[in-house]
Amino acid sequence: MTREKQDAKSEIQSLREQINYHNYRYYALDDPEIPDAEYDRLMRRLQQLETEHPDLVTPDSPTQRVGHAPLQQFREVRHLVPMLSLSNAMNRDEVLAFDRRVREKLGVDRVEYAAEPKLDGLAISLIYRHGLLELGATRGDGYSGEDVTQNVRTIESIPLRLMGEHAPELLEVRGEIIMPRAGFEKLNRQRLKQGKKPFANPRNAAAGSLRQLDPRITAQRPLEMYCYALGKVQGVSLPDAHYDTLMQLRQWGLRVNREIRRVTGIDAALAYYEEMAVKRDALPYEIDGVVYKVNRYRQQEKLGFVSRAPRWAIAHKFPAHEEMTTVKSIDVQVGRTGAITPVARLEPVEVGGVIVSNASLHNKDEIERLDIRVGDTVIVHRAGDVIPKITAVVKSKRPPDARPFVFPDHCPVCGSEIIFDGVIARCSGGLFCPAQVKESLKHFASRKAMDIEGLGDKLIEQLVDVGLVRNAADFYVLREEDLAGLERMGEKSAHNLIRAIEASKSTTLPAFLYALGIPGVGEATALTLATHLLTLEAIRNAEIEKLEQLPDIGPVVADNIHTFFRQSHNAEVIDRLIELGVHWPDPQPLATESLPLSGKTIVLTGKLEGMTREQARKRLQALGAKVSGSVSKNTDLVVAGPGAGAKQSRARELGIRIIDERGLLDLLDSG
Ligand code: 9MJ
Repeated sequence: MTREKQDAKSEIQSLREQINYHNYRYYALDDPEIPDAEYDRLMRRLQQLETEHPDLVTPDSPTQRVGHAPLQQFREVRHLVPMLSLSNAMNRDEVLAFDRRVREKLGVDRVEYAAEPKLDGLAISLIYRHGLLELGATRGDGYSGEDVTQNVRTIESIPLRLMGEHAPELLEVRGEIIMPRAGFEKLNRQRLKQGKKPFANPRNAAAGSLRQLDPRITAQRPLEMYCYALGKVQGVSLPDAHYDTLMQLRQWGLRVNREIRRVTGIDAALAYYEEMAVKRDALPYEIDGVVYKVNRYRQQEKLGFVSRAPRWAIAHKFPAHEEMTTVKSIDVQVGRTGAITPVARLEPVEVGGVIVSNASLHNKDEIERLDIRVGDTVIVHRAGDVIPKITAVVKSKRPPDARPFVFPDHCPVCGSEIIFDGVIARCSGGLFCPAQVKESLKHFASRKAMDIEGLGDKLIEQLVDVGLVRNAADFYVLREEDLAGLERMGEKSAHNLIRAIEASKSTTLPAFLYALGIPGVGEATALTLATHLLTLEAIRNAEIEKLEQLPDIGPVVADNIHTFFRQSHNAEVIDRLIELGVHWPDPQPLATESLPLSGKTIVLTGKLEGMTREQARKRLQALGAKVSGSVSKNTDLVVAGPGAGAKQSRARELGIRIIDERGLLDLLDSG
């Protein structure tokens, strides 16, 4: 055997062992350790080596079978027609190559495809005999799976009897069982409360729920099914194309995804992919790509199969939302209110198009729950525009010298004692802690607060470090010559900065209140205070009871506001700011019912194309609406753009009206 062959043989051996282990974790235990993207890479590498060395292929290689044998507890059932798997395309070129093969084999210029979202759940086969649900089975190894009929019967989107007069003698129908995101999040919250381990993702939650021996547990889980393929059919003549069959399935009362389209030509299919990529985060369930299927059955037959995957279909995957990387270190950050947040510093990794090198670990409990250590390999998840999250540690990759993280008991910046308030750790240093001072000054100068252009984070840190600025009022006594000695500060930038500081003196009361950084007082609360109490004096003097009566201000925030204004150092800084010329226009009394959107609470989420969310907010407020940051039962309307996530799901749960950007424009126009 040549040297090269020897090397290939040992790599193949190692890959098979790894894949078998991860298959077992995924299929037998419903508890995968590594992201799908990583598993796919192992599989692809094995496939590649086996293609290069066909003599090394053995019948027990993971490439020669899909999935894992069923568990013992459920009865094993044989599928009447094997359940297919799909080949994957990871990029546009692979899709174009697929289309080229299809066209060449069919001898046509353009192919009609059914384009479908690729649901990320678990594949299932149902058998209806004379219209009655007889069997539900998991995919298993594609030839036989587990009899989960009792569990399948608990899922409301699966009809127990088909609709209509002419149900076929036999109908074997395939689809995906999924758990919608909102239901998944709720289930995990419950599990955490009960001290149980949360599911890593909706797919595992769906699989874990369906493979319960007690159907009463399954019945409590929010599962849904979408149908997308047929197995054996007897006693009915079907249409001559896949799409029409799906429409027939829908007629029988089976659920078929609303996003499925018929497209002609691969360009239209690729446009569908782009459309779904934009829609992805706004869908109530997770999808990991789209599927293109040659629509006409005659053409499907002509194309046939390679091993177990049809030549007439391909899954076009989205870039992974999950990747694997290692933890270089763990340290803590001190926030503006002293909250201490542990942060994992990661070996940079691209997750769905964005480089991630830090991830918040939230609090001490989260570190303990994950059991994360420096040196660990971890899974990073990023969905939509939310902050990346570490969802799990790959324990089998833990180096022997991985160090557990010891939560500090003193602030790493000022050395003051750290005090725990539930799971929240806080530095007790207050204004003595330079980290807290710097963070509150960064907040003060930020765009939505005093909006001091050119006063960035690095500059603020320098100003504090050299002792030029101790509190916000000190910004307003800075002179150009004070700035001269600072790093990267030319004469021109010094001049511009002083001008920007001067310009920021002219502000609004809500922006000023927000800039103060009172814990719990975000933009929406600052606006509530300003519109209801009208003057800074009234707000400073308001008693807790009065504050609590304002909309959306609860006892905790009311207490924070009250306490803040009664601390002498805060009062001094506020007085000095005003003495130094910070001012805002006279109060505008709260417009009552006169404005078109008065009394309406609106939440903006996701991206808007024609305007920023900030602009939308201002225009809505000008029409009298209250724009809030979170969805609650008091919300009247949610404007959801692409990328909307949890807020949109919550609105859907609460039955709140949701509109898109078009709807928003109509609303603004009508106002
Ligand atoms: C998913 N997972 O959504 C198929 N799938 O068709 C769709 N899976 C499939 N089709 C044949 N939409 C085999 C698998």
